[in-house]
Amino acid sequence: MGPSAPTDWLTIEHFRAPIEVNLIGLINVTLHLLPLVKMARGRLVNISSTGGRLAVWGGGYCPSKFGVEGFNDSLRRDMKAFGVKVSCIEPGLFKTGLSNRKKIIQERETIWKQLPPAIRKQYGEGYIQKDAAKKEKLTQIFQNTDLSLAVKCMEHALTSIHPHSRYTAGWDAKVLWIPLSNMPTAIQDFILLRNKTELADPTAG
Ligand SMILES: *[C@@H]1O[C@H](CO)[C@@H](O)[C@H](O)[C@H]1NC(C)=O
Ligand SMILES: *[C@@H]1O[C@H](CO)[C@@H](O)[C@H](O)[C@H]1NC(C)=O
Ligand SMILES: CC(=O)N[C@H]1CO[C@H](CO)[C@@H](O)[C@@H]1O
Repeated sequence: MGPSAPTDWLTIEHFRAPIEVNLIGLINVTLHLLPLVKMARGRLVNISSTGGRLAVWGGGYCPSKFGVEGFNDSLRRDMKAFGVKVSCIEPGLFKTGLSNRKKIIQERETIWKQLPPAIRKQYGEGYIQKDAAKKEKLTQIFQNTDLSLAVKCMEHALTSIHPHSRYTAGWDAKVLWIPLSNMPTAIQDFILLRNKTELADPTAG
């Protein structure tokens, strides 16, 4: 996942790690297996994310998943002639190692401690606690605990006669993230900004 924090807290290396794993790694594995998949008239199932449709938080994770989405149409069309079917799965928030709150909060605190004083002044000393409390509440509302929802999509994509090109897993993805991702930018910003933690003094420093 990489650290998720406001963009002005991050360095290029914070972005590079999730992009290397989620996008470059996925492309590399696909390229290496493509000859065998073509021979077998097999299937490709990529795990993207609702974070590949709507960038809800800062950091490299959403750009990496937008990258995965960006490849999907061309590969599907390129592989059609070979009888290879391509599917993309977009899970919402699931309770897995990826969404380990303790780790996410720790990573953010480490970054916070290394920030220049001017930036800390802009956000305010209490920012990180307020923001963590808010995110904890949202996580409790939205997080799916039934991982089989995502696994069932994978199973269908791999074993059904007519796999879909796109699967959405989790109620939050179905009723919130994916519909919101199809709405005009002004509405997306209105809804997402309402849930942002306020800065103490953006003009400080
Ligand atoms: C792609 O995978 C191969 C081995 O499977 C590895 O040697 C190579 O470094 C990888 N390339 C990138 C850009 O990750
Ligand atoms: C799966 O990933 C490969 C490599 O990035 C990409 O070419 C392909 O389009 C992706 N498919 C989907 C459905 O996202
Ligand atoms: C970004 C992108 O190209 N997304 C496409 C991925 O594939 C689905 C399913 O076919 C399309 O609906 C998206 O437009």
